[in-house]
Parts: sequence; C-alpha cells; structure tokens
Amino acid sequence: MISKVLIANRGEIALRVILACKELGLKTVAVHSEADRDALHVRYADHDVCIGPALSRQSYLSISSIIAAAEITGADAIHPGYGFLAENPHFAEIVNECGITFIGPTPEAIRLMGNKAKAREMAQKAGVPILPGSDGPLSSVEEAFDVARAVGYPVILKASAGGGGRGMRICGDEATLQGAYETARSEAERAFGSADVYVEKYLEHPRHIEIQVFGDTHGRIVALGERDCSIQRRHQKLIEESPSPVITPDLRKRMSDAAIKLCEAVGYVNAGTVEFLFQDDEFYFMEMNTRIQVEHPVTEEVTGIDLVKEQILVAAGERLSVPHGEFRLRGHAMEFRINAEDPVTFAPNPGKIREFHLPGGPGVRVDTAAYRDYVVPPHYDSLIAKLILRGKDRAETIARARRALEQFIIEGVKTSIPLHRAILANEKFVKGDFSTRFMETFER
Ligand code: MV4
Repeated sequence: MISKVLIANRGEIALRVILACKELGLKTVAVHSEADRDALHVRYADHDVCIGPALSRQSYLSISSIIAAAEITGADAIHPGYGFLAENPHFAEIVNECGITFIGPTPEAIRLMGNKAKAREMAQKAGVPILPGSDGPLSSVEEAFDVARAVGYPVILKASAGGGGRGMRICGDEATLQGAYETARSEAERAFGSADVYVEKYLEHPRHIEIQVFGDTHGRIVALGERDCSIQRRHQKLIEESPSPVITPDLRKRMSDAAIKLCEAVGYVNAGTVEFLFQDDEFYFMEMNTRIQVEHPVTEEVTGIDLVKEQILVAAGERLSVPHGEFRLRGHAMEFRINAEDPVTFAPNPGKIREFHLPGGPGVRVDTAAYRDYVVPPHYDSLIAKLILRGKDRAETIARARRALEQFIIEGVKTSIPLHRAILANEKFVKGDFSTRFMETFER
C-alpha cells in the first residue's frame, strides 16, 4: 500500500494530485524551488521540502534532490505530474530502485514510447494504422528520397527522440528534403542527444484526436474515449474537448481498439494517451504520451472517473475501478487553458495577480494554484488556470464557456481569456469545423 506521496511537480497539477491524495486519506509531501515558497501546493501539503534554486534544472529536474526529499520525509510513492521528470525513464528507474512506488508506467514503457520511431514501429507491429513512411530511422538522404518518392510529397521529417512538434520539418519537394535532412539531424542531435530522424507522409489538414488509456497491474487495459485537441498554436494546446465533434461511435470503437492493442504490445500500466492524426475519416498513430496530461479533466468530466485517484490506486496494485462492459461518454466537456501571456504575441507575461475572481455555478470547474496577490514566476510555463466546462451537449458547454469566461476576473497579468472569447465567437469553431491549422488563419 501507499501511505505518503511526494509530488515532484508544481502549479495546478501538484495541487490536483494533493487533492486526490487527501480524498484517499494519504499524506502528501510538496517539493518546491526557492521561487515557489508561497505556492499553494506547498501550503496544502502535509510536508514541504525546498529542493533548490528557481531554475528547473536545479530543482524540479534534480533527481537527487527529489529522491533525498522522499527519503527525509519517508514518502513511499512519487507522483511526477506532467512535464519536468514525468517521462524520464531514468527517473522512474531510480525511484523504483529506491523502493519507492513510481505513480506511472514502467521505465521500459516510458523509454519505448519516448523513441518516436520505435513507437511507430511498435504501433505498426500491433496492427495500429500508421502513415506510410520509413521503417525506423533513416540511414541516408537517399533513403529519404526513396521513401518520399514512394509515398508522395509532401513529407515530414521527425526526430526520433523529439515529440510534441519539436524538431519537425515539412518538405514539399526533393530539393527541400535535401536541405532539411542534415539540418534536422544536427538540430535533433543538439536538442535531444540523438540525430535519428524518420520520414512519413505529411497530412495537410488533420485533426489531433487522442485516446485516454489506462492499464492496471492485473493485465486489464481500458480506453476512456477521445479528446479533440486540434485548437492549438505553436504546438501549445489552447482548447480541448470530449467527445470530438467528428468522431462517431464506430470510429471511437476502432480508435479505442487500436490504442488498446498498442498498450497490450508494451504491457502498459497506469494512465497514458495515444495520439492520432485524423483526416478524411481515417486515423493514423502519431505518438504515445506516458503521463497524465494537462487536459485530463475533460475526460474526467465525461466519464465521471477521477483519473489521478485511479493512478494512485493502480500504482498501489488495485484493479481498475472502471466497470466492465458497455462504455459511454456522458454529455460534453471543454477545457480552456488560461496562460499568463500576451493574447496577441503569446509572449509569457509573468508578474503579480492583482485581482482574481473565479467563475462558478453549474458545470464549471477551475483547476488552478493561483490566487489574488500571487506572483507568477518567470521561470516556468505560463499556465495559471484551466477552465473546464461540462454540459448536456456541445451547445450548452459553449454557452457555459462564454459566460464563465465573462465571469472570470484576472487583473495584473495579461491572459489568454480574450483570445478564448474571440475563438468562441468564431463560426467555424462553433460548428466544430476545424483542423490543427485553425489558429494559422484565425483573425479576431
Ligand atoms: C504530423 C502532421 C501531419 N502529418 N505528421 C505535431 C506534433 C507532433 N506530435 C507531430 N505533429 C504533426 N505531425 C504528419 N505525418 C502534423 C503535425 C502537426 C500537428 C499535430 C497535432 C496538433 C497540432 C499540430 C500542428 C502542426 C503540425
């Protein structure tokens, strides 16, 4: 069993995990940097340990400091949240070797899925549809030419060790591919420590649809519906929703079966997400994330499952609480990421929050660790709140989103609230008619 959980994270997700622990009757340990002394996750935890200076590398990314904090406080489990060390297989391995329960998948699963070329190969072997492209990493530019000629231009070069949009290159013809190949390799080497790149057919206007999956240590794996995350800018998601306006029950079933097949192939346990590109009624495996995601509340709202509590219980060896048999999504949910940033340039806008008033009422949930007079530090990502709405259908959810964004008062820092209001006034968004390129042409 687990009795004391250290949360190796900060911000809203650290608080989210603490709340789950409290409901399970578990003790909590917050770790924090020197910049986060006044953070809410520190206030709400039973114990807190300062693990280093503001800089992430010296605090939230410092494996030795975090392990030391766990040893000192007697924590018997560590929840990594998202970002920071959440998908670092080395960290998961060390946690396990110290006799501490890592609340997440095995280091092997994290490592396998962290290699995007390998993940693609495993997906193909498991019978999951992938886009036509190279078999594993490319060994020469000539091989890239051969594959591109076979699948047809445009193609996309991706770093094997990349992911989340980093280290990608779209090539419309052979000349572009010639130039991009070496640049992509050297960039990948510098950014990820591996020059491996692979190539696949490029889709011009896909939607980003991801399936929430969950495995327990008794060999059961379930799929908990999809999230449509197509509304994003510069690979930062802005709005996520479930169900997707374009996914039929038949497609949901087929995508879920595909996601489960991949999980079975890697012996997946705990929470995960299988990402797909969706275009012209076909879906293709993109990558798998081996963590709880920022947008997990959207799934919680339509399934009624507390995914974070489930993560802890499954890590403690319990069976999934999800009932067997027919599975349905109930109503509709959307999440709006509220960042402390300039709504036009998207540049981070840290500083003191002078006024902070949360929306409430039916169907409204806000996941945040911010408060009035809180100073948003410049050292970390700019997410200060997630506004989550639930409704009986998409129309009611949108109506709630509009009024909740009107009700939300944040002063002192610029936020993405005005941008969200503008998106909610866009006819195509309201119709559900969009792709991942929506923001490229979005005009306010
Ligand atoms: C693609 C693609 C089109 N075709 N792959 C971006 C994030 C990374 N996970 C992979 N990405 C993409 N891969 C092929 N073959 C388009 C994207 C993409 C994208 C995907 C999901 C959400 C937003 C996106 C924005 C730009 C590009």
